[in-house]
Amino acid sequence: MKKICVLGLGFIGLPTACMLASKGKKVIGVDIERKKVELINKGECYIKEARMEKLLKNVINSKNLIAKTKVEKADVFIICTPTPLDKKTKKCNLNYVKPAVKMILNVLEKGNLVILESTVPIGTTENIAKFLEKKTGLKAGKDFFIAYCPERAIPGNLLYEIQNNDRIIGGINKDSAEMTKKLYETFVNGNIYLTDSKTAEMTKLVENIFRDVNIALANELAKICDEVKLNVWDVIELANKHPRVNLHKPGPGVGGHCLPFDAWFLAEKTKQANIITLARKINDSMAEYIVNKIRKIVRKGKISILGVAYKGNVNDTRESPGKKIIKLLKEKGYEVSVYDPIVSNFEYKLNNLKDAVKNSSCIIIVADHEIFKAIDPKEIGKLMKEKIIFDTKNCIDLEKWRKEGFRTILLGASY
Ligand code: SAJ
Repeated sequence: MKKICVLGLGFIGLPTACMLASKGKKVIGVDIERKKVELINKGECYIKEARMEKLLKNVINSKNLIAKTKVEKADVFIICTPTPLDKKTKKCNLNYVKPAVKMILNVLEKGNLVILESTVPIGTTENIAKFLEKKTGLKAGKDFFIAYCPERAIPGNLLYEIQNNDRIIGGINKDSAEMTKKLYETFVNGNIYLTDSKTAEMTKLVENIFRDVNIALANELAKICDEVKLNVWDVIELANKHPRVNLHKPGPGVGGHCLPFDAWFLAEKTKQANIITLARKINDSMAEYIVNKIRKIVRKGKISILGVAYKGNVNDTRESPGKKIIKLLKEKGYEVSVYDPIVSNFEYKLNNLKDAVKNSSCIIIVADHEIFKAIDPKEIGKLMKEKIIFDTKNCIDLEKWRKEGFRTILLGASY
């Protein structure tokens, strides 16, 4: 397993390729975006994660990683292409995985190992194996090997988690799983558990669904606490003192490119997905819930959105609750201004903090960026038309704002 081809140089593919290259493997990173390939070959990293920049520079300098736009012969192929949700059909869109498999088809040889990391519906790995068998005449599990090894790392702490989290490997047969384990052992410090490919696919979906359902429960509790005049954050904190309770936190909804999709990837294969699809709907309802609350307090004028990343301290805005809230507010006729010092690319104009709050009637905090804690309410209050702040993430010290004359609203405690 000397030469490895990693297909898809995104948030998982690039760090994985770098990790393998840093362990002395010869890695070809493949991406269809020429610009990305050129940047990577110059050692320029577009992923803002701790240690990533340095790691990429090292492996490019050592020539262990070379990025290309086409696949070439190798011992191992790792597919890390995106698997978005088709929003109309609510099914997994395999239009990035399929071309990757077709690229491999042209160079696949006896003894090769194919690994899929992308999140997929159950049975996808077996389908890929069958497709490759049919097209090449080679036998999966005997002439070539294939396994599912889902990524499990969290954006914001990617490199650490890629290296230290436990991994699940689901082989099309035992040999495929064992071979994959041998490769991942070179850079994974966590435990590696072997199973079949379908169990691994299901396990990956369940991990994210667990989190999504748990957040939906927290969001429902927030709505209930608003109604019965309790503080959901206190309730959750106290309930979590029980040794077997681990409630997640409420918020403006669930964003990112994983949690909002994975329930649907499971639901497309079964009619039994009840709680998990209901949870999706509850989480999706939060943006509207927040906008409806605002409408009762601020009838018209300018509203400032702070934080449009899908979560705190990352620059990623995919499926971000902020986007939804902005769209809904605009539909209701509000003027909306946006401030997010971490995000650099966004479909709405990004302002500096002062411009964002100037003449505004209300600030809504939608992502829990650490940096928001340091905002001085005294300075901000001077610029605003009305002094109202709504914290949907419980991330700032509202008491401090209240002392400066702000009306403060906290999601799940707004009594
Ligand atoms: N969120 C809440 N309340 C919480 C926790 C999160 O509202 O208590 C929101 C966040 O603000 C965000 C969304 O949920 O909008 C998702 O954030 P996240 O931090 O839970 O997850 P991701 O999408 O950044 O990464 C997840 C991780 N999955 C799990 O922790 C089970 C990660 O390990 C996976 O690798 C990743 O999905 C993936 O690629 O599947």
